[in-house]
Amino acid sequence: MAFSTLDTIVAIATPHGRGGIGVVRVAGPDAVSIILATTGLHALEPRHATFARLVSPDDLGVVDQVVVTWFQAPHSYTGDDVVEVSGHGSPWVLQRIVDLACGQGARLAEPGEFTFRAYLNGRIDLVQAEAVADLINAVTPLQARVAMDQLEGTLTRRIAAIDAAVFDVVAKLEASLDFPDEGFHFISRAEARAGLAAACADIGRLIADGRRGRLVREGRLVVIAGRPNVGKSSLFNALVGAGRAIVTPLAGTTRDVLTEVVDINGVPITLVDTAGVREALDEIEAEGVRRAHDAVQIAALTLVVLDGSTPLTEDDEKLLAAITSPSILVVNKSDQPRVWSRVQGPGSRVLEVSAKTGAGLEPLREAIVHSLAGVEEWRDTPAVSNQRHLQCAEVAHAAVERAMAAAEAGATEEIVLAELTDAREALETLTGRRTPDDVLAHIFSHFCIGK
Ligand SMILES: Nc1nc2c(ncn2[C@@H]2O[C@H](COP(=O)(O)OP(=O)(O)OP(=O)(O)O)[C@@H](O)[C@H]2O)c(=O)[nH]1
Ligand SMILES: [Mg+2]
Repeated sequence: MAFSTLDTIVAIATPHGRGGIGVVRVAGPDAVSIILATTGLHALEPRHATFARLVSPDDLGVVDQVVVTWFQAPHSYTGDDVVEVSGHGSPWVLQRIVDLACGQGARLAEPGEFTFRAYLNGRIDLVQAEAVADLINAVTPLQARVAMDQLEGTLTRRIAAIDAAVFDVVAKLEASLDFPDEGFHFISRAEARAGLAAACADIGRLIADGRRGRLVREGRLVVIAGRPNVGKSSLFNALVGAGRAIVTPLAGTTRDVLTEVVDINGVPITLVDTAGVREALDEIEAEGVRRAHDAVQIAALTLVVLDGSTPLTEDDEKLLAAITSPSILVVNKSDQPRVWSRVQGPGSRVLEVSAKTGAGLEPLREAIVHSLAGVEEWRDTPAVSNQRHLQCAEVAHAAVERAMAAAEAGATEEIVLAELTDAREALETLTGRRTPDDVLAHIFSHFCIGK
């Protein structure tokens, strides 16, 4: 990475805009001297909040009254000297504080550079650094919990335990190499296989979890489709929890696609309401129907809404026949007598709801999440939530499986060891112990400045 860790860096750490307070963070070897120079203080005491006035060197005017706190290396977020300056939350004042620090030799921090230093200084591993970004970006409580678990080191510890189990076998195999004639001297094939089988199963559990985890972290697009008047917009509003879409008894009310992000059982779902699909009456409606089709094409899941209180129509049948992506058939208006009973749909689940009364919405929420996660059970917080982690875990899993097969087939220790080295490399890439620079650059570039 291009970042130098010898520089002292500065950035506004609080969001853009006005606030009660705003925080400027300075980190690096000159952090304290820079703050002393800009405040006229003689010394800072570690972990003590000190009141100060920041003075402009140009006109000697007071820029702001601030509170400065020194987190002395290595007991700081980044691991080097960090001084946090809490000023009044004015964008102008905060920018002036940054300028003053730069005038004393600091440079502007790159996005994620504070966290990158924490990683380089061994304060956190890569999983935890990524969790920091996830926590900041979390919009549902479950997302925040998954990120917090990772920040607390839950995943790191699980990976470490798996690596230790693999290493145990590696060490014994390597010792055996010193006695080439006897082969698997320090460990029998059966023992090696048993040790690896446990590690393999652990990685397998992480991977199985990863699908749910990614769902929680990334969210999904769910599209509501159906012929006009079945209650798509009513269902949309009920799931959003607000009267977002126009609802009328007239067929063809919705002409455009409407989008809202909704927390559905912890998963951030981008929910899309669409125009009712039928032979359009005018050009506007025709465009709406086209957009509805496009939305269904890119949806992770389609809620095909049918009206249980009126007979199925040709439009319903056409739509049902056309749906190829994963879908749930939602039979709406369950508060009215049901006039048809056919339940069909290849592999689709059928649920009765009433967008009007709210009946059946909770089972529908569950079905949405289950269908997207591909699992029925939605237990504890998933440990793996990130595609990169999942890929590393898959590489490690495959390598351990190959090692087991090799040991079973009577291969030499060298061959088994080579596979296990691959497995450990993948685990180390996951935690960041040997992650290529371009991957690091990619990860940290997605942070906000000041973090
Ligand atoms: N009884 C009853 N009426 C409902 C229910 N859901 C929707 N409606 C009524 O059905 C009519 C159509 O509702 P909308 O939500 O606008 O239907 P839509 O599918 O979005 O229609 P278009 O936008 O025209 O495609 C309205 O009069 C709603 O009040 C329900 O669960 N029960
Ligand atoms: Mg509508």
